[in-house]
Amino acid sequence: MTRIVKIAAAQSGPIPLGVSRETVVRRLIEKLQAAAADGCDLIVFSECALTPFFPHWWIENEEELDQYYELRMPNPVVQPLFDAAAARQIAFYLGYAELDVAGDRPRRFNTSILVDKAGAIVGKHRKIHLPGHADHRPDNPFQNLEKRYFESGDLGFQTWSTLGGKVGMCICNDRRWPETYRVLALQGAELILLGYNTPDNIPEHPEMDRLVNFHHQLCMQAGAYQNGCWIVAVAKAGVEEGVSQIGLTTIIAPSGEIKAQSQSLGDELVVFPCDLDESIAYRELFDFQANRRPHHYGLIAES
Ligand code: CDV
Repeated sequence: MTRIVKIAAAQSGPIPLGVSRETVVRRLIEKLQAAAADGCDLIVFSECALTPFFPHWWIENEEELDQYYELRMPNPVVQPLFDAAAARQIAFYLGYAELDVAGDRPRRFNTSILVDKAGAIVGKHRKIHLPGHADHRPDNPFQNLEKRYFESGDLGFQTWSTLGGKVGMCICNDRRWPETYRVLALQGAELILLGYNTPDNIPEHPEMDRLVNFHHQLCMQAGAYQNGCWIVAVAKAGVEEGVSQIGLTTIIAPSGEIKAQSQSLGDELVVFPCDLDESIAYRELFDFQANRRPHHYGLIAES
């Protein structure tokens, strides 16, 4: 018996500043409806899928900043997406900025959730590897202020049993770190979902600009193969408020091969039937339990 999960990777084009959350949610629902009509089990949206990618701008006014974050999930504005998904029995991954006011101080995270076919949140990830800087760099063409607007996630890398397999999540820059895939694979992840906002140039390292697409694929193809899992990576692409971002929404098999990829820099559904059983041969090949040698790696334990 095969375990095929038909997945729609829902690339997003730019979200202009000032567009209402309601409008964005309607756009997500349209994609979800198309994916459901195509028989998909799961639709994966991008990182911070409800707003423009505000970490590209210096914002000092807290009230202005707060408007980009969700206090609850679902909330009344996003509820129609949950309802549409449950009505069509399609699961989804959604990235958003989270403002957590439950503790003694407000905390801000770059978050994703995994919602099952019944519309229940089954998993939550808070981005761990935050790129960029916290200081103001007004001379840059754009900024990467995630270290100012978020703190590193406190939920670790987790997996969830759903859709007939083990599913893990990460967000954007997390994909560049081998630890992400290995920690998830050690927990049995067969499918890793992620959204991203990746500019096609790096203000501090223009010499790497020509390699942006290559590095995007390199880290995920290696992560998929070395850990024997599917990876579904979804872009917010195109020129958003003057920042040009890559597309290349990609579905990668446990072999490391790219199975499907976007062709545009706008809204686009990339669909592929992912057979989770394809993980098995690669897990057998590497057999972590039998072949990893953590006690021989010479690592001095970090405090
Ligand atoms: N949103 C991101 O995490 N973007 C980073 C960029 C800034 C390098 C990325 O890893 O794609």
